[in-house]
Amino acid sequence: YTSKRYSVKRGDFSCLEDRDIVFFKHLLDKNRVLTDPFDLEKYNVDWLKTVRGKSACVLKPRTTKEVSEIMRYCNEKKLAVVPQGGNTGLVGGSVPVFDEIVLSTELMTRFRISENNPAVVIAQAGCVLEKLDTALNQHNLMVPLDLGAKGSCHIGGNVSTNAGGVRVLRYRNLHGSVLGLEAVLADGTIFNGLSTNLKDNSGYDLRHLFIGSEGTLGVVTRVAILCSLRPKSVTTCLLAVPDFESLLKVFVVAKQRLGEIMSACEFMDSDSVACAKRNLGIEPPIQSRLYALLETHGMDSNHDEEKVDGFINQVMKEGLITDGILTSEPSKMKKLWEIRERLAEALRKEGYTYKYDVSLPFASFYKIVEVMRKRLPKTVITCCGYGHLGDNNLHFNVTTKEFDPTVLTRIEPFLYEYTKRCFGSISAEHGIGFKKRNYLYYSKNPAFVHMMAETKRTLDPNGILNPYKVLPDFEA
Ligand code: FAD
Ligand code: S2G
Ligand code: ZN
Repeated sequence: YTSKRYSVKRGDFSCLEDRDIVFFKHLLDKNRVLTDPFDLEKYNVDWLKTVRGKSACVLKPRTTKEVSEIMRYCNEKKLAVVPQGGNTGLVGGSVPVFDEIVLSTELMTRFRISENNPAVVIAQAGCVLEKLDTALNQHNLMVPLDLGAKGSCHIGGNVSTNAGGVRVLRYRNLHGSVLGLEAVLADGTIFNGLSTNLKDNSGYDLRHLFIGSEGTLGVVTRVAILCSLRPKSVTTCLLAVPDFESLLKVFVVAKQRLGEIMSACEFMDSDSVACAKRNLGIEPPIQSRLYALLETHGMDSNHDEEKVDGFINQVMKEGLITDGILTSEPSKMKKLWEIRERLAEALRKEGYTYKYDVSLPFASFYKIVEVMRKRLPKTVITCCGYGHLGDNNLHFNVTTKEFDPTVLTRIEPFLYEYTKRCFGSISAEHGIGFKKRNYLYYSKNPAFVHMMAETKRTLDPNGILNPYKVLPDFEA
């Protein structure tokens, strides 16, 4: 049957039968097989509450072996499966479109420091990012990844979406820090690529296929991550910047003066900050049209202080900022970050969020927000821009009380065409998921997408893993 909402046709997968539930309950203990509609609700709706599926069964394996048994069975029976971590994804990739079985990693939470490299953690996919990071504190280590969803997202979901976050500028992305991973393929085969070597050129580096594959090529079950030493000195500054040109100059001076200790360079506009104030009652202690939020990670506070003072003095002398706060006091730093990290939550409170996550060259970066503002009707509540300035990654967001198709047509495909003209990317870090699969060609040429589809066909010939996601019109 065709789903009215998204004009997509259900694939010819089997429908769940009682005998399947009997098998799953035999394999897992019965309370790790959910079938009660009340229990199923939170697994069927995405974090943004914009995509809803109708899964009749959630499975909660604890081990790779159980995941393998589940996939072997589902592949034989042609039952579709959506792997789910913390369900914080923002492109509709983590929830069923129809009645796919949800395979949740929430009980796969074991981790250990690798025997042959004390800086490498081997973690099961269901480890919640913040919990894993806190546990590594005692080893003076940190997970080289930080994003607003850290309290609920799973490390397996982070790897599967190649999550970026606020520190990519310093720690790069997971293609660099994930040294190896284990995954279960659609037919139950266990792909063991759990290497902990910093260098290993013995054959194709297949781990990269799974990083960012959004649950379409395999279920990531364990990851080996090269962790970073926890910094001994951290500073955070929030700067009031009058216009985008000055903001770019602030970023250039930061790179010159802070160099290797700069760990984050974010920006927010006054509309996003006003949205946080209106909906969450949180606001920065300074007012501005644009804000820069910078962080440093170092090992020697005297050395870092000298660099940071040099940076601040230069941006003040050059008249690039009108106000600012600098602190290394943990609770004050947390307060400054809270505004930035909770913007998604503030926007969601306003109703329906039209959410965009694009890579753009600086010359066309903030202009698109101003251009869009003129294109949008008065029914729009917020039209704002914020994001990872240091990565050329803009988060453009619009909200209306309810979903309004006329607003959507004022944004899409205009924004995607603009991005393509700038040789940018229509998805900088959130992935493609369900909601952006029909726009993939704005960033990938047909031969590229064809190779993606052939890879999918090789690893999942029945197309049961996360169907309707990432690849436009993929037919198994
Ligand atoms: P889910 O949402 O459960 O799943 C995401 C995708 O991965 C789905 O396609 C799912 O099928 C697949 N998947 C999940 N687990 C597995 C697995 N074990 N094996 C195979 N496939 C799997 N993202 C960023 O990149 N940067 C940010 O700064 C950022 N900030 C955010 C802030 C907020 C407040 C929120 C709500 C989200 C934010 N996100 C951000 C998006 C989201 O948190 C990330 O995409 C995150 O990596 C998803 O992890 P998860 O465990 O919630 O995965
Ligand atoms: C961020 C996620 C939230 C959003 O805050 O950096 O990646 O609103 C985003 O896009
Ligand atoms: Zn982001």
